[in-house]
Amino acid sequence: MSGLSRKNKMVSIVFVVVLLATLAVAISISFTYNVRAAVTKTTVDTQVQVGGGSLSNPLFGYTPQNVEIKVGQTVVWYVRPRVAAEPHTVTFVFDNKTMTLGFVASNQRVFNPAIIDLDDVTKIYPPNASLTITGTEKYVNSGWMFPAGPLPGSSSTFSVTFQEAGSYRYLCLLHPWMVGKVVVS
Ligand SMILES: [Cu+2]
Repeated sequence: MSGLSRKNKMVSIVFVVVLLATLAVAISISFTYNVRAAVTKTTVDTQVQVGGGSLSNPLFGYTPQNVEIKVGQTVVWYVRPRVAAEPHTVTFVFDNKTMTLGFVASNQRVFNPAIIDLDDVTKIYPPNASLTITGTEKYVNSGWMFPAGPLPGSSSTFSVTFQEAGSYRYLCLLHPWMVGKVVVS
């Protein structure tokens, strides 16, 4: 191997290294940009913590219990990580007939996010759903909420966008004395 070709090899290796470094920086910039874009795209107008407390002393409540928003805004209910003493739900019952008395925990309508519409059609959604209340629903349920991880298939967040002014009361199906309210104006 001559000295010249070795030099050429060195030059091309340096070139490839510089190219890779430039690519890495470009990718990381575009990744940061995309992540930022994704964060700003998600509308979170109000957050409500579901349950909480500690493993030995769980909190049965929504914090804050009452929230006020404007039409078109979104409330996100969330469960704090690493507190898994009790599952909870965020459940709006607009028509008493849709509330199954003596509900069974294995009922998919209870475990998964679900909406029952005016025509009694039940739509089941995957965990951590973002739903919209337009004012024509009979029943809107978060399904079981748990911190992410411990119970596969359960939700750790539940988002609802409110498209109609009004006062919306909700409760936890598992602890019916857990109640909250969203006032939309
Ligand atoms: Cu509860």
